[in-house]
Amino acid sequence: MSKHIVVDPITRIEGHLRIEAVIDDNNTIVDAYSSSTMFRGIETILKGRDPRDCGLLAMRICGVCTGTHYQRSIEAVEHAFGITIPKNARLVRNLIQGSLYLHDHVVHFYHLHALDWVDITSALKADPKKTAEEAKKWASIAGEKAWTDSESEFSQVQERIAKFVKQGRLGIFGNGYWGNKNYKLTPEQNLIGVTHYLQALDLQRDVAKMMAIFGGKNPHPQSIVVGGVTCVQDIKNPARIALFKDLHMKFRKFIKQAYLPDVYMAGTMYADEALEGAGGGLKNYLVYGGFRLDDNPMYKGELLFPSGLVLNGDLNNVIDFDTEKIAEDVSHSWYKGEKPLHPYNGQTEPEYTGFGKRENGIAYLDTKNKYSWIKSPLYDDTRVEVGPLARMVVGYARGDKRIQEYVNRFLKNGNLPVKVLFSTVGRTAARAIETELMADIMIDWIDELAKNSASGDLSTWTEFDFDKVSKSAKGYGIEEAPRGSLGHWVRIENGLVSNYQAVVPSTWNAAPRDYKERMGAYESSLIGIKVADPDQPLEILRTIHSFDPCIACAVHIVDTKGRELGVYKVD
Ligand code: NFE
Ligand code: MG
Repeated sequence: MSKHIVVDPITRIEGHLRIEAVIDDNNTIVDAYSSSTMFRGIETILKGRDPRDCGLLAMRICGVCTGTHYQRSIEAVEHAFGITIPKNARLVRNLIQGSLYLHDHVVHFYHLHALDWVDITSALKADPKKTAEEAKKWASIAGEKAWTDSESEFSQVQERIAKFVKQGRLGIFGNGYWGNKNYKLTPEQNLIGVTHYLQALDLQRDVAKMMAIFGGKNPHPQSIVVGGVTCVQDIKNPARIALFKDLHMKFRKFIKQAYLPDVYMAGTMYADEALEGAGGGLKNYLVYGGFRLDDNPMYKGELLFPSGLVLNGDLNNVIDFDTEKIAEDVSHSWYKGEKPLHPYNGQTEPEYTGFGKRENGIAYLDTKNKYSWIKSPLYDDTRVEVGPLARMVVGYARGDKRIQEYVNRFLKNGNLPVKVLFSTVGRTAARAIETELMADIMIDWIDELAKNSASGDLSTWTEFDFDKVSKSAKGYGIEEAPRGSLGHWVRIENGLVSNYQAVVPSTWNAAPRDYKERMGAYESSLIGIKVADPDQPLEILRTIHSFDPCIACAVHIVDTKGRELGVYKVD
């Protein structure tokens, strides 16, 4: 007899996500459905606007991957108008987006994902002295000193948690599945995890400041315009660039001395899961490509993350990426539409059909019909996963020297085979690997900006004649956002936007079934996972969180009809 597990809402994510899973008698997941219960209409709002204003509106798609949609929207218009931005503008955009990676990935690992691996209450049993030794051990595997290596600091954190527990209120640590037998860290390792969790909460402010140095503010930077950037004063002031670098070097240290070692620690303790391939899912990986490394015209230069497609985890074959092969299907999404459409011709016309059958007071998704506000993107009629793991896999398979070096070092240090990557643990590890890579390459970009500015090149904007270029044009802005491949497609007629579509990371990953009833990445990743205790769907959270869901991005007005929030029931 199969049983249903409904998790709604999934917490420690951005937005509203519902997962329905079906488990068999062995508590193994045999079917799964992912649904967004939130609709946003930003693509529709952009129609009829001046294309130069789109960035400011499109950025409101999300404040988590902040600035990402802003940059992509502006780049779509630059692509339509054939504008190549100056070096300073390229470097500043890379630095703003690079800082976002560091911020997003660290906040994700500690504040959104760590409690799927770390049992806070077990940390109370830790011996602080042994904890300091343990922290040094994992840092040395990464070839680093430990970020926290003092017994007293670990004791203090332990006392703080003990106080919470005594008062019977765990605050931000309330409602965990504490004591679940699928938590595998030792008390000392759990204490390291919670200590870094609290430290990262403080440190993430610095990296938010970094984004504001060149972006003007955070979230939602304001300094990017069609043709370049406006932060002229910050580019020509060496003190501003130096402040950025200081903050960066401190945060980079935390990445190397805490984040990476903690991922080695968790990766080793949960290696069995990874070796079994738990959470691997589709194993088809897509990368649009991102972070321009030279000043060639758009889409004609070298990229930090090369584009491509890897199918079935086959690292010996990379298929070239072609934007023409992207289409969105709405067979199981609450939109009108007959067949998959390329984003230039895409439509966003809501058609809400509600939930399906109601049993024991719970309305279930109407999975035979429409059941999500997220569309189902297809690449060459194939379901794919995007994100840090896709970037590392495609880069590795492409033979990209930098990516190979970081991935190989991680696997060698951790004494792990390549196959661990194709799993929930691998998805989490890939994010850490690319964070280190980004933290390192950003130093080059900062130095390049300082050098270029010192040499007297203060150019920040490429002039264009709007009346000439805007009669009839189309373009796309594609990049790698922290959660994966992100694209905006714009069509312009008589100087105004005639159609606008965004196909973004969480759309790819969190999508429902398609017209051939094939699963999306979240859905597929849950199949075969064994749940230790159906009353505590820890394993579902662990795998879904490994994608770092952002539903505002994925759906781009909240519907209140038929939606049940806060329902969690096993029957
Ligand atoms: Ni709102 Fe985003 C990123 C985009 S996720 S977080 O990264 O686009 O889909
Ligand atoms: Mg869209």
